[in-house]
Amino acid sequence: QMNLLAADIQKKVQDHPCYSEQAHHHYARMHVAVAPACNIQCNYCNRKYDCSNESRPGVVSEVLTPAQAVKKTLAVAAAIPQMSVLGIAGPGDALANPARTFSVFRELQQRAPDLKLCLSTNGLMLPEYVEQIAAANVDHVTITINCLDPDIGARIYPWIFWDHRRIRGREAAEILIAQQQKGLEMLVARGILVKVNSVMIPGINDEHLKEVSRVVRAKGAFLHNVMPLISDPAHGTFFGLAGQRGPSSEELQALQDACAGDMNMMRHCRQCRADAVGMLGEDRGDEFSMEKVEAME
Ligand code: CLF
Ligand code: SF4
Repeated sequence: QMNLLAADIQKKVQDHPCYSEQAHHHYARMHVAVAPACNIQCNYCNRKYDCSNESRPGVVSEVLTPAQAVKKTLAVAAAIPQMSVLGIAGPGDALANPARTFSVFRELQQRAPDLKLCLSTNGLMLPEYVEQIAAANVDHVTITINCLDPDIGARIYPWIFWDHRRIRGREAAEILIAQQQKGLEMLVARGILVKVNSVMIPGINDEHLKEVSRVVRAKGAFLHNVMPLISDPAHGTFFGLAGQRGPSSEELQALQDACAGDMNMMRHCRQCRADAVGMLGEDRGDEFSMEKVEAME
């Protein structure tokens, strides 16, 4: 990233399990599900939620108040020594719930200063909150960017909620894309590490993601994570994508390889839930339900 020295970057990523392939063998992350509302609609969302803003079959996360989230984070950090990162990644959008999100960050900055703070967003409100993100010491931000072309965007996003009204179609995608790109540039200028997540939707944005990868790299994103659309009609409401298939693992890998010429690619993402706890690929969320955390005292 342009304004960061290699040594600074190394320091920021060395104990973050998502930003460093190495670190994920040694460090754990947790999410607190404090952000129930969302300000856009993705055609692939079934509100089962996670950092990638990706739909994944599972049980809906237990939404916590900020106070509960802080309590849970402190309990988990005390119980799991490898815990290095606290992320807010849903179940809706972290920045569509700014009071809740920043209340958790502010409190943890005081009470658990060693924990790295991480945020995942669809990017719509990002430019408005970059200052607050920096002030809260959030060092890692993930933006889910699925396209740069509003005609493609119109097939992925049926609407956004913007300026007190619902906007649809191409116009909605145009605004979302502009906000994501502006947010990315602003974060890079502040020296905050940015990871871009993209959901690969065969026949819709798969070829286009190579261009997305080139552009976000040129703007200073640190890492690109292309994730497969998880298509399981038995579980989800795939609003505008009924019958849409996900990519095969070969297709996914081919696209990741094609992007890798220009960009650091993440290949160890486990598409976590919005309340995941533990090492990547491990979910100990059930051990730390709010009921159990309360009982720990
Ligand atoms: Fe969470 Fe996301 Fe932070 Fe990681 S997850 S907010 S960057 S702490 Fe990681 Fe999970 Fe993949 Fe996300 S493996 S879904 S990339
Ligand atoms: Fe669902 Fe996330 Fe998209 Fe909002 S941003 S509609 S929560 S996938």
